[in-house]
Amino acid sequence: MTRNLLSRLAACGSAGLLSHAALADPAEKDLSGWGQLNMPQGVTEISRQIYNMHMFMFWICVVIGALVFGVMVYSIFAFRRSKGAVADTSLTHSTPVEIIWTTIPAVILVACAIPAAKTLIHTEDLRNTELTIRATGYQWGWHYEYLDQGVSFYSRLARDSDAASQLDSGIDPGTVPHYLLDVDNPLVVPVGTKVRLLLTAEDVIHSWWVPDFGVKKDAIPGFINEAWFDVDPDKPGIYRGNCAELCGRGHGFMPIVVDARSKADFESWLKAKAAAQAKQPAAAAN
Ligand SMILES: [Cu+2]
Repeated sequence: MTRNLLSRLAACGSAGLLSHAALADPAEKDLSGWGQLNMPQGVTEISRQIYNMHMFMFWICVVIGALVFGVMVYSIFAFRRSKGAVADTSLTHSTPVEIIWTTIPAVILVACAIPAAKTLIHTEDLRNTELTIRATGYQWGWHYEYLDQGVSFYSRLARDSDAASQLDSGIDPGTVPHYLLDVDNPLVVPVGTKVRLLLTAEDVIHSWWVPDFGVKKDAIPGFINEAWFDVDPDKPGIYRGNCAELCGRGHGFMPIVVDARSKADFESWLKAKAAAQAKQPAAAAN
């Protein structure tokens, strides 16, 4: 029992690492080498805004770090005691210095806060959405409902990942494509469409996270959280994510896969799915 738990926890950790590496699937996009270290630029306007914010802050930090450590290292070497340096005790207060080192950080903070606030407001702008999907997290999977179309299904860890993750399965996870990042029924969405996601959970708190969309929002029992994304029209494809809230033993085993299709493909998929579910109402939830 304990061994089983430990192996599951280890797998959770590796799922977390995998998710960073990519969500980075070399077959789907080139993120080899240094590209894996940074966050993805993504395929939505919001994700690119977030990426640009991140790089803006990053370079500010690099410049501040280089300046501060540069002055520090220079001072330590240039004014060391072995060279006869003596501490200057005459300077106890300087109003101009106080003003400078208060004003500059304040300006930097405001320069960061303005674009950050703009991006944050943009992420919460749920006007003019064209499709509404409710995603319900549970231990351990997702349930998706296309509210206006009456289509719903569960999305669980793909069987081959599940089999390989079992203790003493004898299956090398390295041989499983998209190990722990694949599901049986991906969420299908149209590109070039503002999709509203309503997030909730049935048991504990989960979090719906797809880095390429710039979306990460908690799914909380008893609450409905909202998020939206609009995949670039020229970027249909498969996008992967994870539950990002530690939600129990199977936390690392409830990936998210979104299949972004052209509008025409999406419509025909939706029609076929609705027709299939109408035929088999008892199995509709699956
Ligand atoms: Cu979860």
